[in-house]
Amino acid sequence: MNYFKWHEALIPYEQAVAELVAKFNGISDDYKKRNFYSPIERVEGRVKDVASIFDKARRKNIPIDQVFNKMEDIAGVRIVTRFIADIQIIIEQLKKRASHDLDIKIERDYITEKKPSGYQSYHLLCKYVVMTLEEPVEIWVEIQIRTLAMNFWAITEHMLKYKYNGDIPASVQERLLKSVEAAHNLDEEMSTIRGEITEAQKVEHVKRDMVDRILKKIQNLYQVAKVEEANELNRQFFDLYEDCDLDKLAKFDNKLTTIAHINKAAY
Ligand code: 0O2
Repeated sequence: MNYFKWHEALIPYEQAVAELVAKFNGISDDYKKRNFYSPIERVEGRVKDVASIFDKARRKNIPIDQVFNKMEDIAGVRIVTRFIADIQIIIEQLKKRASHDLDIKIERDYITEKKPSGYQSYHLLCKYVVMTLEEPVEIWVEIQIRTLAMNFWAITEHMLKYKYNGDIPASVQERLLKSVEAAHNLDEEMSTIRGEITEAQKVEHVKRDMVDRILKKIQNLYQVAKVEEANELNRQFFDLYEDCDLDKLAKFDNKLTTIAHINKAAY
């Protein structure tokens, strides 16, 4: 294969990564729009560059003409979560897609059993079909799921591997192993406050939606020329908003619905 064709061969991989990043961000948006806490904190994707494909092929003794069949992580998507418990929720979500777009072939659980380096992450190696200009093409995609703490560690260790050309000195490695423990402890500690954070986010979403509804109703009153009344309601709204009391805001929202009815305004 010549150099130009390498880049052409990677087009479906780029497309797959772009599609999956958009799909997973879509799942996250879906949670948020329904006022649920989203287990997805961040989605990232990348296609391995040609030099990294060559390096890995050499490292793993994969013949160059077989890399597309045998190297499962040329297309990689990473889902980062806030809490460990979110990882399982995402795995279940992705398994539901099995008969639609993601065919999970291999699971690697480096969380239950971390790698000797200390690396922690959950990997799903999947087959995914991309519609190219000519035809559907089935390719490998690796999905990595891990917490913010695991991700921070992995990125740092990856950078150190580059710095030391894959051969991290023992003293640095020792510190890395200690920091895995610190990351793990952070994840454990954060797990204990997951409930409070998810509840706080839910309240925030409810409040945001309620404020949107209230402002639209007041706006609609202005449109039916109830300027004085709308001005007064606007003042009342700002006082209630300052109070930050959700129950009072909900009552005010109901009151606006009644006023909209009486004035034949949209609500
Ligand atoms: P890159 O540059 O991120 O793409 P193996 O040789 O068997 O360990 P294999 O077969 O690729 O590797 O599978 P594995 O171990 O599941 O690794 C797949 C990817 O997970 C790696 O791809 C890394 O992205 C990540 N990973 C695995 N182990 C480690 C680790 O110890 N530290 C860090 N930071 N990341 C790891 P690449 O191609 O190795 O790297």
